[in-house]
Amino acid sequence: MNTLIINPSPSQWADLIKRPVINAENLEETVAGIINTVKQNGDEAVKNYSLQFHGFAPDNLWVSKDEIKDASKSINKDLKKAIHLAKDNIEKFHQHQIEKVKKITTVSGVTCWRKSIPIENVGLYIPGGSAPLFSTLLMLSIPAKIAGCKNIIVTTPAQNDGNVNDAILYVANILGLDKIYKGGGAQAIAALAYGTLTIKKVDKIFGPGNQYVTCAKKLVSADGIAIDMLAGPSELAVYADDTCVPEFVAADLLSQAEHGPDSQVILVTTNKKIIENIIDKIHQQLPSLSRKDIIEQSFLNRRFIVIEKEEEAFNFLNDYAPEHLIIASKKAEQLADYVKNAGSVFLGNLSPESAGDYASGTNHSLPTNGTARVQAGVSVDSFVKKITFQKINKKGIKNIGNAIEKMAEAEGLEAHKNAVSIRLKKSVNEKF
Ligand code: HSO
Ligand code: ZN
Repeated sequence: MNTLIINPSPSQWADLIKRPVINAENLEETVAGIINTVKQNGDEAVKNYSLQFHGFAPDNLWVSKDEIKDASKSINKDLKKAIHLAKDNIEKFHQHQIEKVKKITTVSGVTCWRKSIPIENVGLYIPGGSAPLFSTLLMLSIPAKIAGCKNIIVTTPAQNDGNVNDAILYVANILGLDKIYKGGGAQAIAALAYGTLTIKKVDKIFGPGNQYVTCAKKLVSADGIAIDMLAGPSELAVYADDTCVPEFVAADLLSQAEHGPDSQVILVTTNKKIIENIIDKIHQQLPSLSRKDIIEQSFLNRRFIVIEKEEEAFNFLNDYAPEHLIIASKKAEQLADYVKNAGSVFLGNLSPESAGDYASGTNHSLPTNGTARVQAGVSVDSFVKKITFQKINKKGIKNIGNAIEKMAEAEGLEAHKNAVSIRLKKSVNEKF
């Protein structure tokens, strides 16, 4: 596909918003096989698959408290400071997501309310591999702790030396997480879903991963285990007008593309000149980047589009429903009113996606693949269920009783009607 598109007509949009297709031949079959083996052989299967896929089988899946504590020694002071700043901001932002119980009197004598109750056992999958995402552990465990989840189980693949990444363990230590297990890939998801001798079965599984991890989450969710979302490859859309700073936009596009060869970046501008300026800056910045090869592959999926009319540009972006949307404009806050579908939005020239990835306070576990049309990112809400309560008194049953009787009768459900009639009769003379 041509990567520079000028004023596409809405009939072309469906093609332009397509995500890169991942070749998934036999994927489901392979992953289902892994899940079944873990179901049958538990810890042994997790270890064997680790040997097969990662070249290393840990003797013990559990990471001891001493190992967690010791990791602190190898993290330098500056990184520790940075992690603490991020932790504070993420905590501050998520703390405000706790909903206070509000008792609502719908009609005199009828009170209804909703209370958030934490999900007791949650599993957090933290990717290892080429970029161990300790920031993802912050993003998942902080809302889990704020929600009040009792058991927070973390699985993450061990590195080549057989140890879990020190920064991941450091984050675990400062958050008081002590159930950390060495396990990656589909086998780790299976262990969380069904439990093994060492790893406790959880009620809901969170976290991003490669296509094996995502497929495993899909299969276990079909089997009744809740999941946060099916996270596809990461994506960024940037809207840039004449007031953008081209080198900033270039840096943002490159930062997103370094996630993986299947990441996608989309740039929408109001004229061609802006795109040319940004491409110039990309050429200047790319050669010195350490993940240049990944970026070049990911850039094969890029789309640079000119849409002159700003409202139409946002209609297009809403159709795309990006995981991340940067509005690189001096009037970003005004333009933000157009946004209907996006995971997380970054306003103005000084708000890079990296800020939300690490330290501003918002969560970086976000809906991908167009699911931002209907779904939100991870928050404290993801770790609770909201239970409704109601209390009806004598006056209340009098106020709504007759309506219930009529409706139950109309639905042909006599026993429903009777559950009210019996109370209406008795409550005339008796105290309750
Ligand atoms: N952009 C990723 C999160 C991340 N970036 C972690 C760096 N580390 C998905 O929102
Ligand atoms: Zn990122």
